Amino acid sequence: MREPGFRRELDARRHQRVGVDWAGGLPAQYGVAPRVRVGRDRWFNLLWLIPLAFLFLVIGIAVAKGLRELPSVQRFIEAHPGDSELPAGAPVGIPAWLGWQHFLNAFLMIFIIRSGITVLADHPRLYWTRNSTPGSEWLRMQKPVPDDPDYTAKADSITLPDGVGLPGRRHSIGLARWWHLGADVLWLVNGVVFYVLLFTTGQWVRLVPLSWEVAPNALSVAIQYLSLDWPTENGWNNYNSLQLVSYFVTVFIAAPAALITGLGMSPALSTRFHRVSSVLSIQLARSLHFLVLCWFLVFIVVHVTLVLTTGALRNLNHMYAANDSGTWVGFGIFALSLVVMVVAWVAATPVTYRHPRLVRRIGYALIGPAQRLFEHIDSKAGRYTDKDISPFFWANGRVPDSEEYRVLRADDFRDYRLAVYGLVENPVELGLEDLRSMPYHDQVTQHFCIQGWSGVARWGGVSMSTVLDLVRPRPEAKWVVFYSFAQGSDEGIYYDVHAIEQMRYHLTMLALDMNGEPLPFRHGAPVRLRNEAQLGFKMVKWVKGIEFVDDFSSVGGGLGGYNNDHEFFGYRQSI
Ligand SMILES: Nc1nc2c(c(=O)[nH]1)N[C@H]1C(S)=C(S)[C@@H](COP(=O)(O)O)O[C@H]1N2
Ligand SMILES: [Mo]
Repeated sequence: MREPGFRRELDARRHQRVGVDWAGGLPAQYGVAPRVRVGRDRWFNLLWLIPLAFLFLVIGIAVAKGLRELPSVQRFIEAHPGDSELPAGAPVGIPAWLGWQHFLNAFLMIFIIRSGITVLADHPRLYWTRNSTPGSEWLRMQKPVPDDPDYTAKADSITLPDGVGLPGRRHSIGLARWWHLGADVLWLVNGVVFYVLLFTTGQWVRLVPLSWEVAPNALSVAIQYLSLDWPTENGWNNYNSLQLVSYFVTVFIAAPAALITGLGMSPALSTRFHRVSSVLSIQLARSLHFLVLCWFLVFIVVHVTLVLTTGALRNLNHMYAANDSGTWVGFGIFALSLVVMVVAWVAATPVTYRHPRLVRRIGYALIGPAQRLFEHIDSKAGRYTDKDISPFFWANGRVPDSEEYRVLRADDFRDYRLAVYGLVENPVELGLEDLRSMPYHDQVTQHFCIQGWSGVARWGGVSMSTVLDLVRPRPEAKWVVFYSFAQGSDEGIYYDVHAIEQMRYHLTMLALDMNGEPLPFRHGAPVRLRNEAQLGFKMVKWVKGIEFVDDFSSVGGGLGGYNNDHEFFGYRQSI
């Protein structure tokens, strides 16, 4: 067999920057203000929350002021002034390490939140079930999905202003994810150090409700704050109960929930930990992850406001200078830390556009080890049944428009030949009849697109294991390149590279059928790859060739796939 020259059809440019032609020159598109679905198809614009919150605040203040006139409420506040007693031997004051921890936490949060919103903007809809059916979302930042079969998930993505998103540009999710996951790793390390120090120094007693007294005290503080006659602060020694509860929720509930819901969106973990993922579906995880973000945003606004309005100098000395005085030292350090944060905030997007490869390298260095740890999975099918099949399955990518493909398609792919070659003992060309005569493999599995949507389908065809047995890869073969008939969003055909060991997984297959019918055109007819341990972009559609190689640095742009070369995705992407 003569080896096909598919490599020559690839775009071999080594992109160094994010330019105007980013993601195939996708024009900016700003979506709509976030809205939440009420009932079947009415939508509530969340911008209304701004005047509503103001209104409720005014009402709340009036009610609280009225309450404080009542003798019974006055007695209640006297009995529960605001803080519950700490156990004997509780540490006094706030140690210096807490200041550092606090700064690093806040600093990392900037990048985590900005890049997280960019990830959300790539599929600006949230659902409760793993079916990402248009119209079933509970929140959207985009118009309703048009009734157009050519409308792809990529077309649905929206732009964020550069200083808000990280990076922000439309469909910059590849880079946003390096920031998000990379900063997450550092944030988690910081968090673990924080937990360890909390528990070894005894500081934890200040953050954990230890008696039911916390509840009436928190209520009392809430009334005092709202009535604008505030409790006396004693934050150096003991937080008031409302403060304690909000810190407890943030440190011991929201932060772990961020981690768990974050991991709940990854194919590697979801295909591995069935028990968890059958309840915590990717979309439930994504929705909860978003609600955790909302908690953090509200917390940050209220926290900073109260720090600055309840004795700013003293409070800043507590956190930044480890003392309880009224000097300007804490303020000075705080101001300096603000400068650092603002500079980093402003620089992050332009630096990312100028050095995307560096961002990718650092991001991969941080998250790669964890990713590889969870990638060694070999789940079996059988977790989903036909009942789970999604009524709607988003389509993605640019459909093939070559003459070659058009002719094949017009003739029901009778002349289609899949070339399987490279570092193998027995290179072959397989027609559809050949593929259909091989042992049939099928599985009902869930697709995870990097953008965040998901869908369950039944895939039928040939296990990659069967193909490997037929062609017999040589020992030098380490990677498997899948070439598509279709172009990518920019120049050159779409391709992706997979680690050879993943080709033997039970759930790695060449699909010829989807939900019992021959693969529809938009989903990759006549042949597409499924590798369920990875994100969707790695599952090349409209496959025309499979090449076994020892190294992919000279294939295309050298980064292991079309989206890697053009948009700096990772060549392994299981989280
Ligand atoms: N040839 C080709 N294959 C591709 C793509 C593409 O753009 N071109 N997009 C990928 C992405 S990002 C996803 S999520 C899945 C989508 O598969 P579906 O359209 O069947 O849902 O296909 C993958 N395979
Ligand atoms: Mo995707």
